[in-house]
Amino acid sequence: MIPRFTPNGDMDPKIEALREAGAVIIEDMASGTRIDAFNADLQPKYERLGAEFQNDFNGYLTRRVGGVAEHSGEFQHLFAEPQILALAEAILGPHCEVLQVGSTTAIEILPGEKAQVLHADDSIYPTQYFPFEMQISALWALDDFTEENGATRVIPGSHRQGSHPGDASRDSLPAAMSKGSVVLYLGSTLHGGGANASDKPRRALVNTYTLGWLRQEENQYLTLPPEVVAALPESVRRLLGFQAHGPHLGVWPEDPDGLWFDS
Ligand SMILES: O=C(O)CCC(=O)C(=O)O
Ligand SMILES: [Fe+2]
Repeated sequence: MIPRFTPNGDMDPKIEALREAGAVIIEDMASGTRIDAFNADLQPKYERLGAEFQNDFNGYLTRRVGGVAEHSGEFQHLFAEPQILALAEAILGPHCEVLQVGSTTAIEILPGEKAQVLHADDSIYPTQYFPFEMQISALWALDDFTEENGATRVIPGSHRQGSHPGDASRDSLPAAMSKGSVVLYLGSTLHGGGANASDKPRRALVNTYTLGWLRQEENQYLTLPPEVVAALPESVRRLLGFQAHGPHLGVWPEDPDGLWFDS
């Protein structure tokens, strides 16, 4: 079972469940109005850019759009949702000075797409050298997620157990949830997009949050136009990686958190 919560109540049980099961669902986190506005912003982008990321891993009946901060004014609210940041902070905070984004991706799984191979998102890093989690993912349902339409599949308990991509030794479960709900999973938890056997697309937004000293999976400095970054609230900008990490990494004289050598 994937533990499920409502947005109400204490964070501690959610944090505990995420640590234990490697994944949690928080139901109805964002309003339908917000999700509809986000979807309306992204729809022309799927049409124009969505084929760029098609490959064996992402699928050929799946359309993806990266650098989402540029594509919708609603993005920042989903990205900087306080409960998601609290969960990310609880898992990653002890191992870095500040958190940062890893990647931002809108995903539209079209009818007929097959299931994605089960994988751990942190396989982009040499995790074998680090005895702690390096990232977490927050995947928002932008449509009602059902097993039939390709709800993300997760293997609870698969984190840090030496599982391998494609491991089918245990059954994965669909993160069935209503539009506006979010499933969070650790970087080491096995999961993957489901097969879409329905006749409508299944849309999602997945943001990853990583230790601030790692290189970003999707380099925001190269991805986002400077004017888009400048127009964002400072807290969002920082979370996108436009900040120093402690006194010596990403040294940037204007950053009050950075220790510039002349000061
Ligand atoms: O679309 C989904 O449900 C999951 C996608 C995913 O896990 C990935 O591409 O890393
Ligand atoms: Fe993934």
